[in-house]
Amino acid sequence: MAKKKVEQPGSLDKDQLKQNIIHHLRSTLGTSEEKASRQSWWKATCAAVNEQVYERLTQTQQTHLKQDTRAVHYLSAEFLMGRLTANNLHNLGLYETCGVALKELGIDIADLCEEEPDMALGNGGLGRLAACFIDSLATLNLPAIGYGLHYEHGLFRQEIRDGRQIERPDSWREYGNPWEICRPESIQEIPLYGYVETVFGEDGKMKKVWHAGQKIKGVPWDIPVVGYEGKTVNILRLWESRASEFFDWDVFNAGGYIDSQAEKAQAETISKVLYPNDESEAGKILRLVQQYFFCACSLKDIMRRYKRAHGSDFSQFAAQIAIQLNDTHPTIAIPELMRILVDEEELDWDAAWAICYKVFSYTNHTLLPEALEKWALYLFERVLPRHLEIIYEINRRFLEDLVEPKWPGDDAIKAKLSIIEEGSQRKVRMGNLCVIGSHKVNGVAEIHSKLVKEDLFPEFAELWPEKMCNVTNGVTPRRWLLSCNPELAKLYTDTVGAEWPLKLDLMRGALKHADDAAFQKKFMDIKRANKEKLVKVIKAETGIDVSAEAIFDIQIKRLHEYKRQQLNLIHIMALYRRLLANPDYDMHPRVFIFGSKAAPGYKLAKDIIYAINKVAERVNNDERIKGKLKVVFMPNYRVSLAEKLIPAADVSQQISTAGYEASGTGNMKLAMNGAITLGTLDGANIEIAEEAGAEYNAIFGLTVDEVKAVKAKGYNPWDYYYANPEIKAVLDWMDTDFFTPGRPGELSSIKRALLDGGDTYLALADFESYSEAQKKVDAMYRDKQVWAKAVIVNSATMGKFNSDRSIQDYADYIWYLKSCSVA
Ligand code: GLS
Repeated sequence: MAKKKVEQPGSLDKDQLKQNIIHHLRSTLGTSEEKASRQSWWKATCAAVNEQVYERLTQTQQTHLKQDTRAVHYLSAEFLMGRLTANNLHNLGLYETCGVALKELGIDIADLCEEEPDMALGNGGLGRLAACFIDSLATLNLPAIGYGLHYEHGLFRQEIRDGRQIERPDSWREYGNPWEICRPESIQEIPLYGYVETVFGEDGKMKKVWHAGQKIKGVPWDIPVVGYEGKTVNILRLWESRASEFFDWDVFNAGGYIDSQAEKAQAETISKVLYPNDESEAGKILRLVQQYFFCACSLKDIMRRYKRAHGSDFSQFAAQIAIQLNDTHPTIAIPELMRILVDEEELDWDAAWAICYKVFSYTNHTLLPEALEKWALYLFERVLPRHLEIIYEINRRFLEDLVEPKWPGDDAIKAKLSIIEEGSQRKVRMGNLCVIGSHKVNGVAEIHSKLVKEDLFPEFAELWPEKMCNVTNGVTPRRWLLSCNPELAKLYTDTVGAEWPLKLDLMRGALKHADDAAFQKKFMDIKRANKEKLVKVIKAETGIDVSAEAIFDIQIKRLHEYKRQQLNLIHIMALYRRLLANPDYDMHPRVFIFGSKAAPGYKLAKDIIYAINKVAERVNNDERIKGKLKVVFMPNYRVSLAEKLIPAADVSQQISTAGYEASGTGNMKLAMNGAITLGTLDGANIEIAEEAGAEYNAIFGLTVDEVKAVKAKGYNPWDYYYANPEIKAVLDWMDTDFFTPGRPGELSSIKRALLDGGDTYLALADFESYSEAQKKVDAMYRDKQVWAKAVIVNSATMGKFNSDRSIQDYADYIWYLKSCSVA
């Protein structure tokens, strides 16, 4: 029997694609080839591509429905997607064809892709990880759905004015976004505020009824997530808040309604803007409301789908549903599921809890205490009165059934493990709730997971040793190599075959050419060409001239003291001093490139940005140093800018204080693209150095244990200030007006934080070792063969850091999830 021909993704030929683009230009965009703006060409191209995407989406959904597959639901307050056009084209196997089609229409595909605003619905690594993960989930044909918030404004756009960061609103969908589909048929209504009533049913059973003070409409927007080779297309479902017509006079009269006008406006506000804090929580009530809003919408959506297949028989729920909590942000989903099962579906507590425990798992992304969310109890009670009762009950049972038998009479341990923090202001600890309500808790790199177990949650680990585990992060090689570095991607394809974007370990095949002069030349020519491209971008964005001859030394990440941009800066100042003292100071020319946003309320972080820019101004215009040193601060660091910076990097600065960077993922992207890591033994740097070999990188600084020991002994930064004349000179320089003419002391806050403030992150303690590592980098670079070999080895050994491997680990050990092929 003849097999029915299945339309394979990527099967569109150039002429069909051309026709489709023109068709959409005319009938979707209402314009013509002659008149169309570049933006219209972009949207028409997306519409043409979407014809394929929607076909696969429907196919995927029908397959999952028919097979009634178990699925994972990835709950995350952030998805930092960046741009989707090039990525979707690559994953559909249409990038080349589309490039030719557009060329024949007189459009350059790279220019076209520049039309797309970044979808910046995240702060940094945590949100970008979620984006890589949903790419991998689709690629591995795993039934999955991402759930998050449809922020109207993503992370602020950063402008630099006179060296200072200015925040401007980001409006990513001001002129429409061709990748999202509104689904009014799946709108949800979410209760908030109000009070809880205890009633007794006809069966004499006690029941709790939550009378909401306000209800908010959740409107879902779906973004198709195209797996590599386009077989599975999953969705990312983002919830937008709208005011609902609901108004309850009973609640109003009972005094449970605070301010009707203010709260209506607030309904619209819930999904207005992403909180711009990375690794710290503002404790603002709106953020709790945001979290509850998207979790409640998502759970209702999950319930609706489950009930469609299983009715009210919840015996299969845990077999069908896995929910991953991306950090503590979606923790409220735990008591919300309990509320649904106990109050609405009338399961008894134990049955409901058994389900919850199997369904949820939690990823911890940081040890920083300021990021572990805690909510003032009185605020919590106002917004979610029933949830607080449920939390009390979870807590009571946990303390009585598990803690008391294990540590009889030990009130100190009870106080530590309780979900409720006692004190002058009582608080709800979301981290503890996550651990208690999840069957697995994972950290994001080996060292981090060890610290989660030993330092953050040691008693929980004693109670549940099998619960704590590690899944080292990864990044999608489709975006972070294939799409952003096409020449290097081609070299890999020519060298190891075309399968590497799926099986990244295949890159190791390039290792046997690491000493081969011809291969080295090819690799380094590509790097050089990428650097030349970046030279132009730098000129266009900042006006600064740099030479591709120099070492491109890059630190791109959020600004935070623990990430130690200040260490990089004081070293740059030290180099500058050395050059001023001796213009023949022997160093290969170096361009230090920064890209970084600071949380708007984080004063010192903003001061560091200012200092970098002021030092840059002075250094870049100082003829005496003969262009040996340049400093560039690239404004508005974001995913699409990272895609230009990463392929051009020689040196990847990963210099956090050991024990503070949970994993890092930029470190993986940079190494993959042929940069060597100048890094501490922190987070995933340790595993990167293990894979590539420390000798091919520049590892420096105190280890985790040494950091602990130094702190335990009592660290005094002044010792380093007095012992090292270079440190003293550089810090004292900050008090002068050398970098800020006429305004002495404008950079002093950095010095003060390093000395009077106690240098919490040990920048001064690591300075000398960092400076030595920088000398090693310089020496390695000057020997072209040594350098070429090092970067090839680094790139070729990064197979472990494919997010497909991370996701397979989650699927095997946490979600127990099987792939489902879509015909
Ligand atoms: C973070 C960590 O700081 C990063 O080290 C980590 O790579 C990332 C993803 O796991 O999560 N935690 C956080 O709050 N923001 C991050 O980027």
